[in-house]
Amino acid sequence: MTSKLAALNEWVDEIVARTRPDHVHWCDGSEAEYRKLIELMQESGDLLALNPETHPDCYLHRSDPDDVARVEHLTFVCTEREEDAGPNNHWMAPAEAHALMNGLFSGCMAGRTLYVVPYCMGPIDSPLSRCGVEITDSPYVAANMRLMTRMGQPALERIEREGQFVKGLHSIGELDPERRYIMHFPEELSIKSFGSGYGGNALLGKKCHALRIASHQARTEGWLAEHMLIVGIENPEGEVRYVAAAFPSACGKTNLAMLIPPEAYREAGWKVWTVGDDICWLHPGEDGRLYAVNPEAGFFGVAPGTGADTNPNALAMLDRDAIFTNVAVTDDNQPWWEGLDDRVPAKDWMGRDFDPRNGPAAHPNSRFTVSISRCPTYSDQAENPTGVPIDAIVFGGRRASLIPLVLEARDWNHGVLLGAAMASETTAAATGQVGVVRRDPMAMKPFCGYHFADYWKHWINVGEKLTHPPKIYQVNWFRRDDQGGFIWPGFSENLRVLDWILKRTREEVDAESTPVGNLPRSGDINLDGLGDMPDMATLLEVDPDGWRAEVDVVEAFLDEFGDRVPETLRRELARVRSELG
Ligand code: GTP
Ligand code: SPV
Ligand code: MN
Repeated sequence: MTSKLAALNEWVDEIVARTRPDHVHWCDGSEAEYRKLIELMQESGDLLALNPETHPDCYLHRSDPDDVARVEHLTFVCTEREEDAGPNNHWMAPAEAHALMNGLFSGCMAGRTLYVVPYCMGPIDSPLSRCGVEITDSPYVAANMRLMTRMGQPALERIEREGQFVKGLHSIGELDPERRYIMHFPEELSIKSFGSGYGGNALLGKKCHALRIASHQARTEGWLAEHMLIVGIENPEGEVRYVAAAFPSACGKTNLAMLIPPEAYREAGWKVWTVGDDICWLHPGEDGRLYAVNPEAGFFGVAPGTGADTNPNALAMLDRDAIFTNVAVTDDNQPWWEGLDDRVPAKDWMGRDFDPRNGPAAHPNSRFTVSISRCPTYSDQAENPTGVPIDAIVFGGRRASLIPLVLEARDWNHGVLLGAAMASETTAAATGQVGVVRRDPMAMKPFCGYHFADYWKHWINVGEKLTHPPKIYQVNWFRRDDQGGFIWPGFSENLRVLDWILKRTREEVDAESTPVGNLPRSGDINLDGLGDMPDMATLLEVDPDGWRAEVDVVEAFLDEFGDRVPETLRRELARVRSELG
């Protein structure tokens, strides 16, 4: 097969000549093709069938033990000018990066099949969507792309019509961490990834295209590509309002996107609808509001911590048609991870007999891949080609202290400062140390495809175009008490905070103004039906000394981005400092 688009055929020919695969397969995205890929991987041992009675059409992939997370130190943004990539990215000159990658790709697919994977990020008929083609030698990647994106024939037809697509080239190589690079060429709309099969490094439609390349495109086109979930909250009157929320990796997006309301809310008639759980493209609409689409079509979710008490909606979609990566299994071959239930697993994620002395049974960054259409709360507006209107933007992180449960920005520009100043404890979603606080503006530290200062300026510019901008909030579900326990119960109960946020967007309740932003008045967060009362005084305290120190840290952080930092942000920070006294 070939396509009707000469540019695509030429590119495929060029890559075939360089990588020298034994076979070339153009993916059509059909069910039959998916089955065939699965069969092939079962034969090669890449996939193991899980218990067909309890988990029909579910498979386990055990990755190379050195290939379990994103590799930020090996991820590059290759712009012509180094300063355009910014201090937030690793940079390499495009010519040097191409030479390095072309060397790695040379002959690397000998003995393998090359898959041509056309995909569309976003609803297939939406003007907001963008297409790409990933060339890969991994059937695991091809199968995951079918679950995660609109992959196959309809995407190819759109690409042929538009004549434009992001070029992604991927090979697992030898899975050697010493020969592993994830390279982005935003000015050429292309990606080259070598040496890893892990989600964020290898499913190129996701972080590489829909965030790093798209954020760059979005800047030139006047929109925003963000690391955000999109959720619809339906009140008892049947009105649905939408919130987009950015949290760093493994900090609660999937959970918030599909939460089940607490009992008291459920009984009153509240419902929650899932539009997206990881990536959000935000476009200013003609009516001056901000509209969101989810470019993805599936979940690549964190398994550990997903249980009947935390995320029953996720569990409900994981008992068929799912691919699990690096989870443990029980003695009857069911997938298992920490936080699922109190059974004892038989084999750990590496396939060894489970022994707690080896650490957790499931890898802390073990994941499930499943089509979003399997989500019981999938929103009927998720495929709307114009997107859903956003009433509130939420920034959250993992902060053991200081940051209150919820804080409202005074206006859009103050909200941009809250986003730019975000910090969070690192997690297992990326290789490196876990649990250290690092600045992660807008949860985009690993994903912004250009200079952060330009990105903040772009946020300010987008705000200026909106006559009805969403209100902006900061939340923190992860504040800890003296014993190290989480003070706020989290999960379902987070709806109580979203309820307050949505009330505020309509000015249905007042708030208490403080130097750092507006806080709920005591009693305005509805705690009806909560068993143990959390320590709300601590959750909502503003410690002036702690905040003064925070302002200093934020200022030093902004300074790292030099002259390009918009004056507006510095003014906002100066205002906070002077009000803190
Ligand atoms: P990525 O897919 O890496 O971008 O992660 P994510 O932001 O979607 O995070 P996810 O919802 O998968 O949650 C990651 C971990 O945080 C899981 O172990 C959850 O159980 C835990 N978590 C999620 N929400 C809460 C919460 O409200 N409170 C607490 N204490 N933990 C939470
Ligand atoms: C994240 O790390 O933020 C993820 C998983 O959502 S990955 O696709 O690997 O980026
Ligand atoms: Mn993510």
